[in-house]
Amino acid sequence: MSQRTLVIIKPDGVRRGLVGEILGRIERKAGWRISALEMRELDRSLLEQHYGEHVGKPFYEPLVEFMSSGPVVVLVVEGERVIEGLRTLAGPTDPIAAGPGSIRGDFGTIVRENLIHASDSEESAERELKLFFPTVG
Ligand code: IDP
Ligand code: MG
Repeated sequence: MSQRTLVIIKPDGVRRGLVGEILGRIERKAGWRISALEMRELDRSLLEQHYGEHVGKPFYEPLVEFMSSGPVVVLVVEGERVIEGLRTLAGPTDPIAAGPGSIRGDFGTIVRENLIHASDSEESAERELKLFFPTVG
């Protein structure tokens, strides 16, 4: 089942020089393809739409501060079961709980600064792709 998902390399990943490492892990998965890619700075209104489910939670404000603290890399990845697959590649939200071999497990220690976002379902992927790449369709 070929799918598309939205990935964000968060500001910590860019600042720490891990863009190539993270992109390389995605590219090496057989048959997956990066079909759009851009470095951007995200503003609060886009982040509020992206993280709508978390508005009002205690971690929301610091999350928005962090996500707008520097450039990110946003990309669309296409391929077989790529939505589930990228969540596996990323690992669980808490990098200390994430296993070795996952991006969060290998490089992170702080829950907020966990290097990567990947859409969590087909519905989220569709919504997030429209939000970040309205022209990709
Ligand atoms: P996910 O990115 O694994 O889907 P979500 O629960 O959707 O995780 O949370 C979105 C982002 O908010 C996380 O990736 C992380 O950066 C941040 N976050 C989530 N829970 C916490 C928390 O308890 N403390 C600090 N930051 C959090
Ligand atoms: Mg999430």
